[in-house]
Amino acid sequence: MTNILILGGDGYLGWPTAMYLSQKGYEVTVVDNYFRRKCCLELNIEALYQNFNLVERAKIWYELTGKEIKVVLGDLREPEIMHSLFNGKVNYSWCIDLKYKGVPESVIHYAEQPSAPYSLISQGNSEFTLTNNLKVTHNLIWSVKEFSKETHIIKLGTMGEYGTPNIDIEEGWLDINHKGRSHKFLYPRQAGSIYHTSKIMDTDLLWYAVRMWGITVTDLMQGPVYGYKTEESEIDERLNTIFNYDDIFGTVINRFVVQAVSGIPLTVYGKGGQTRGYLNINDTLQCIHQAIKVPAKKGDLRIFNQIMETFTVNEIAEKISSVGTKIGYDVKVNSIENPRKELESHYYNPTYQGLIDIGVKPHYLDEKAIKDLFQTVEKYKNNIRKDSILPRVKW
Ligand code: USQ
Repeated sequence: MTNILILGGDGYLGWPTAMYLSQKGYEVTVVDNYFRRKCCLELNIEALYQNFNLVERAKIWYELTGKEIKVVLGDLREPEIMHSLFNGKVNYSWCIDLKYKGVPESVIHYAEQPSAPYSLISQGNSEFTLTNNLKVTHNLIWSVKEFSKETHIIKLGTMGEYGTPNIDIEEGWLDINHKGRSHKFLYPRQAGSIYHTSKIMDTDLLWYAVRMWGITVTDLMQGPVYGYKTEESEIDERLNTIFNYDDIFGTVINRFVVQAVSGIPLTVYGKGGQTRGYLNINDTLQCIHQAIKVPAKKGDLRIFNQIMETFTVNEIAEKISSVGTKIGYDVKVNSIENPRKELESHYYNPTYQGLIDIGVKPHYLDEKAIKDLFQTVEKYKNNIRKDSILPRVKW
């Protein structure tokens, strides 16, 4: 059995990834400091439904499947805690089998503050985002260098690192010809938030560690994710992942479905021509799994664009309103002043073939996927807090 370590294992993507890999027979350890839970409390944000804490989820998973997901509760900004995951001195908060199983073959790094609006609430939130995200990545590269050079780092990056340039977006790299000579560089990056900027800096740290220390990395440039249901969460709803629909942690497709169900006009920011690459949560899981199965070459920084299709915000609003109308909702779409500084009409042509080439089979945002989301949201309709829908953070 292969050891997999998931940093940020309590999050929207971390927990479903843990169950998915555990179900497939991997030996999974998850680490988290409950940042997201504490932060939701502080900001008075509630997810669509309650979530059991990580230890309880791991116990439920074990009871239902007989498979163990080991849990470490700790702050990965502490170098000693990160080191302990690689040098055999780990302190589990919950596990069945205490025997140390050796270094992880792959580490999935999700342990970051993931919200652009959060990073721009105040200077303090901006500083937290930079220091948290960079410290964790920094500790990770040092731990791998010192204790576990063979471990493959799979890092969640973001398509937002590229911004919206007026040329095609390649998968991570660009060949530059300059005065008759040529060289391959990281694709130019220009992010639209402090959060996205922290991810650019992460990539730079990883690239440094690959060049100087020969470690092995896959950096996944992911677009906004939608959905919550996975094969494993279907086993028991107590295993559901967190579903945020608020203005800070909710991503646009999940938010629009909640708005449609609760009778709030869909909040299209500005002209709605902003184009992004999107993916179903099930495809995040597949991408991570394929990246484990087909690792990057030793000593290489491999970059994939992790999206399955592109849409403008207006196209998303149109899709959700059309499905919502079919199932009996009176869905209105409202263009509101854009709280963000971003182009509202622009060229966008990213390449996203690499993950398909290593075996990922995309899901698409079709009528069935949207209906599924409506069904979930309807079930928890009474929990929707209408006061956390409109954007409060401006930049
Ligand atoms: N948008 C609206 N109305 C809303 C919410 C969003 O028009 O009510 C627009 C935004 O202005 C933006 C687009 O929808 O143009 C996507 O916004 P989002 O909030 O779904 O996603 P974003 O803030 O970009 O961040 C999310 C995740 C982040 C990830 C990123 C990928 O929170 O962790 O890195 O998606 S990407 O967008 O490709 O950079």
